[in-house]
Amino acid sequence: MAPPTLFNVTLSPPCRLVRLVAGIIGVDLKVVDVKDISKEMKTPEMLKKNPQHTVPTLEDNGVYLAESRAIAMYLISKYAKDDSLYPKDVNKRVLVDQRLFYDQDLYNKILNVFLPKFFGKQTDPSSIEKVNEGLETLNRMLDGKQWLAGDNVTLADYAVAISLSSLDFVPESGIDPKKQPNINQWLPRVENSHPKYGEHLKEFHEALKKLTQK
Ligand SMILES: N[C@@H](CCC(=O)N[C@@H](CS)C(=O)NCC(=O)O)C(=O)O
Repeated sequence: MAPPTLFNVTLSPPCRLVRLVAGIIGVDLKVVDVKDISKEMKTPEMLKKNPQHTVPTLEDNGVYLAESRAIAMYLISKYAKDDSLYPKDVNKRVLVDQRLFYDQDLYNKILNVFLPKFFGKQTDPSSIEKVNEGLETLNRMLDGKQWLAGDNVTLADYAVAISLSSLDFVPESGIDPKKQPNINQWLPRVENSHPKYGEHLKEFHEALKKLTQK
């Protein structure tokens, strides 16, 4: 069987989540780098695969998927050796799901802070405030807990940590998740939970440096 193909943009946070999870569970992806999303993801052939014309898009022997969190759930459910990252037990899984929906909301708030920069615009101060409120919520979710959902690291921890790392696009925003005490303890725990995370973070920071030096 052909390996799953990922249509990818290196610095895209949703693509980074998929690549990280694939690395952790040992799935060898065929990565196709998309240079111009607005053209390459909008060909009639690609729109059939992903009507949302977004990256990441996964193609796996007839299965076509958009949405990074759904792709990660699929890869874990189909290929991981165990279900620790995305539990089969519905009572455990529902908490991971809840955190993932929360992450989508938090990421959209973060997007409103860093996206204006790419269009040469100013970030609205209220967008910064919304992210800080989101971080306070996250801090409460972590109260007395080692991990975001259950007793071990899960997809929820990786998704939220990747979302937070996208704040590195905008250090000038002054948003610092580590000002929240529970996040400050949890984030290094997630980053050290698997060697692939460290490798991934290093690659991200190198690519980010190249982008900012351009
Ligand atoms: N919620 C989606 C967001 C995907 C997304 O918006 N990707 C951006 C790149 S980071 C994209 O493809 N934008 C192009 C477009 O929307 O046409 C996910 O998690 O996969």
